[in-house]
Amino acid sequence: MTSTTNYGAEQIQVLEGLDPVRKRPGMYIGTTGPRGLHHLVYEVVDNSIDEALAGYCTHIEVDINADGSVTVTDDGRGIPTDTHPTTGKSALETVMTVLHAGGKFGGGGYKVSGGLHGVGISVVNALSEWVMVNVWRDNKVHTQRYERGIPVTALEAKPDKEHSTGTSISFLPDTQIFTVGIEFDYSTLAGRLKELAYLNAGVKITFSDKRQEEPHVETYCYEGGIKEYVAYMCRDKEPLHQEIIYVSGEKNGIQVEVAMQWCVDAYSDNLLGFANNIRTIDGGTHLEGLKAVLTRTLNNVARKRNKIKENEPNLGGENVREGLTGVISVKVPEPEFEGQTKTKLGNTEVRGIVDSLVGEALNEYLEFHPQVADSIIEKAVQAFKAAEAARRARELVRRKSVLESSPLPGKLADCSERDPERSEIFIVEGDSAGGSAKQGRDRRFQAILPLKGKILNIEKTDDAKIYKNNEIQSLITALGLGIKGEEFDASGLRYHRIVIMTDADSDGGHIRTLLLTFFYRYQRELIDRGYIYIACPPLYKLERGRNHFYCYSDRERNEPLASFLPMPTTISNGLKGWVK
Ligand code: 0RA
Repeated sequence: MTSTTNYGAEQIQVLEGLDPVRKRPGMYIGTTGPRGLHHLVYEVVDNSIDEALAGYCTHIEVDINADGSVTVTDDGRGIPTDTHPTTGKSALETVMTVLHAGGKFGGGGYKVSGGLHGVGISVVNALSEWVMVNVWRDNKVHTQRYERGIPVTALEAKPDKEHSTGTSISFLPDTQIFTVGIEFDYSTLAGRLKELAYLNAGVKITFSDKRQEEPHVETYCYEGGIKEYVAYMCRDKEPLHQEIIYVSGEKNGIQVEVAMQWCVDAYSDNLLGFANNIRTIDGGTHLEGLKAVLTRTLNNVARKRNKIKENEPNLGGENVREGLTGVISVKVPEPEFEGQTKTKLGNTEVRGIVDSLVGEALNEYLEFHPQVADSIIEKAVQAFKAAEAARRARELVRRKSVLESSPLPGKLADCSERDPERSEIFIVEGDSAGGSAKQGRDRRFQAILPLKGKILNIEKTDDAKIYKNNEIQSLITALGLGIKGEEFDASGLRYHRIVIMTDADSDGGHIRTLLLTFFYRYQRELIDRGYIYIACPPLYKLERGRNHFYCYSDRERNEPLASFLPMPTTISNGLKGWVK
């Protein structure tokens, strides 16, 4: 085919309007639920973060305003306001109204953020009832207002005596799009902003919630970046070495940063991966590279230091990572995100770059810090031995279960149903709650398993101990869970609804956390498949005569029941007294 014009795909894309965004918002922000709603804020903040990474912006302010709108302000160079050659409109209006236009400005330097959806401010504009933009630039303040993506005022400029520079974008999400509501969640935004501050060392982010009379204001700024992040994650643990190991480097335009610390009282690994500031929950090549280089380097050092003899096998990756907390953050010019949720980094070149950069730096670090090397290796060797012991214990469990098909624990009150899909089990604390739960259940399909007190904290326990613990044993056999971490075999599972039903007090909350931790570490698939449920038992039952009423908080107990139950005669507290 011959072509007489140079009208490339790029130009066509630049001219795309915002109609498709309002027609199919899910395509651009994933969902029109709470996740998509919060994504609007991230999209705007990402632009300011890019300006900070380019070296022009030091402070970003994020405000939830009294009317529920959000304002993001930065002290960067300000979005350019001169006329854009392709569109004939101002660069600002182009960025605001043309899909994918954002990245085409600014020349040089790539945009780091926005890998997940990477759609630009125009999408926020399209999905907002209104947007107000202020740009401080060229000793002027430029202002423009948009409604549902369309400019409703001209770009106005007034003199700015302060000679400031920066950008401020306010927007109110459109209730026509976000039909489940437009209320921003404070802790969701705070968590992400804090994370961004850790990932971008030195950037100051101030977050204010002005929806109540007394505004809530927090500032996040970490000169130490991900090193401080790791220190924060390890704050309640006992470090194996004082200094956090930190590596940073760049190769072929790919930036790599790693911070790591091993802790004595931790037995799993806790590695967080980020690519272009996006948390890669499903891992990817950066984490693969890091894991490979950790295993290889520590085995090499261990052999060099004679901690593993010639005839002994290598330490496994899990052994080396036992007790490790770490963050790896890579910045990739053209990221490929894979998987259904686009949270797995796919760029194959990243694996080798992480491997070589970290390998070199870690080797050198361990050479200069032999005590640190020895402590890490010692811990890994212990992990190796514990894994061997656990393997033997597992074999025992397996053999036992094959030979005598491992009897169900005596305190399990099983249901008569045998089809797991139609069976549920309630895990309750203590025999007394177990007793009342048994009275309240439908024994045809509901089983009850009472546990004694607090179960083992699996986060702080090695595998051998796990298999010796009675309560854990009961859980494993009652549920038919199989072996820790091994590929999940759903055929053994005896119930497809596993309900954690602890008391509505703080002890109950703790036990619930311990159980969730157990499921997460032991057989995460249970959570991923949606088999784990949490019961929300009421705190009180009020009774008068034949009427009764459940209250889920002290406030509910004291409040509008008056009309329903003028004079409660019985108040029962907690789970023990109320079932049925
Ligand atoms: C393109 C070019 C220039 C700045 C920006 C974009 C910019 C965009 C946003 C969005 C939020 N805050 C921002 N800050 C800056 C600079 C062009 C120049 O001055 O040379």
